[in-house]
Amino acid sequence: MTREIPPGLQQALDSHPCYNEKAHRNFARMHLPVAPRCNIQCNYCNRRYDCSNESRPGVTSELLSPQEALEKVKTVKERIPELSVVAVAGPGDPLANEETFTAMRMVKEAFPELTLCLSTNGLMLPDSLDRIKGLGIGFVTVTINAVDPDVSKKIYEFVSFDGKNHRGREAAEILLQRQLEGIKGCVDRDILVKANMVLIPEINGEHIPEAVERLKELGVYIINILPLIPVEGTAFAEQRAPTAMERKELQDRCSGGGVKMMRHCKQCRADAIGLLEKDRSAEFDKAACGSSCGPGEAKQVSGPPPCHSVAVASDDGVNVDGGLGNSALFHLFEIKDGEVLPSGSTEVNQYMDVPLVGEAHRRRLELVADQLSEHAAVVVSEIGHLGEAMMKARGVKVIVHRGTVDDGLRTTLEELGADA
Ligand code: CLF
Ligand code: SF4
Repeated sequence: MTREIPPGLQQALDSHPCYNEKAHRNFARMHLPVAPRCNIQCNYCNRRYDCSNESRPGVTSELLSPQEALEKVKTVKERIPELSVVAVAGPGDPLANEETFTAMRMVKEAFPELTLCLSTNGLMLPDSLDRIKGLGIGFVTVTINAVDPDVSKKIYEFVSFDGKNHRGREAAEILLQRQLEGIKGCVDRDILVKANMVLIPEINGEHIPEAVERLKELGVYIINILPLIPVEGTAFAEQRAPTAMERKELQDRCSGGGVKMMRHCKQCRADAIGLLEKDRSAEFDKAACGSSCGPGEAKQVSGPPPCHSVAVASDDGVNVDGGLGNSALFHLFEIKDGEVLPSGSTEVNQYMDVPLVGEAHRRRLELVADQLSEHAAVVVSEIGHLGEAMMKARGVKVIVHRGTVDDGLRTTLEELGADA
């Protein structure tokens, strides 16, 4: 039997796209990127790179003040009537930024009908419980990747607490103790807790079932096992991302026992807006993405990208007929001023003779992803989670299209926001 829903939260739960899978096609969420600072360093996190084509936690195209965030909620609410949840999820840790509380208070006052949500690493959760409850925040996500300090010490470079940077096992112990205390405090206050767990196969893959058991005992409502996205410039850049099968096996194994298992997470950006299936954050940016995405502050450039290069998986040049892992040939096109011009092709058949599973397959996907990384988008007829994560990590938009190359390019044109 799943956890009893705290009084007053059922209605909000019915329209929460993350906590309730049935709601995710009909209700939208909006993240307010008001929290730039973080108090720990996860080995998989890099918040310095920003591109509006890239979707992963920690990425945002802009930082907003609480006042700007409130104005943006007003605009989004007018244009996306299905907006039901407003959250703070970064780009740093929400609870390490006073702006989180200011923004939440302002949104609550202006739009009491919206559900408030936040996502944290948990370090400051025990100290924030009463403020969270006081603001009427009924949904809190804690990213907790292990319940054994000997496992988590491999995941965090440092934890900044009580005016000091802690490292190694000591850092892991502090973080874990605070996370567990914070989760219990939420449950005691009738706040629904989601636990995010980043699956890093070689580090916590075998440990996750044990961790989930502990979280079930604590009263966590829903578990979300996310695949590691290896990101350039991080300590885990070379770590292996899990396969879709590995993740599913863990999800299946850890399901039941009074906890829900989330299977529809999109690993949202810190400024995500819209239905989980379709991020619309770029529509509401103060500035659009230029082609020179790179390290630095939130982007201040504007205007459409001058040219989009697109790679389409197709053997015959007529139909989109393959995925990242099983195509030998990609046809290339340039999209400029709404016009589509063929610009040749690129072969990836030199990587075809490796098994379709295992390390060799992953390596092949990486080689293909690297080869296609200079394009704005790839069009494929299918794609696995790992391939999609690799392309997104390289800032390449993935368009899944079953049909003709022409129709696929038309869809791409719309998705990239170029003039048709
Ligand atoms: Fe945002 Fe997270 Fe709230 Fe949802 S996202 S703070 S619970 S409103 Fe949702 Fe996005 Fe997955 Fe998060 S799909 S990354 S689970
Ligand atoms: Fe990045 Fe979040 Fe980890 Fe902070 S807690 S380092 S923002 S992933």
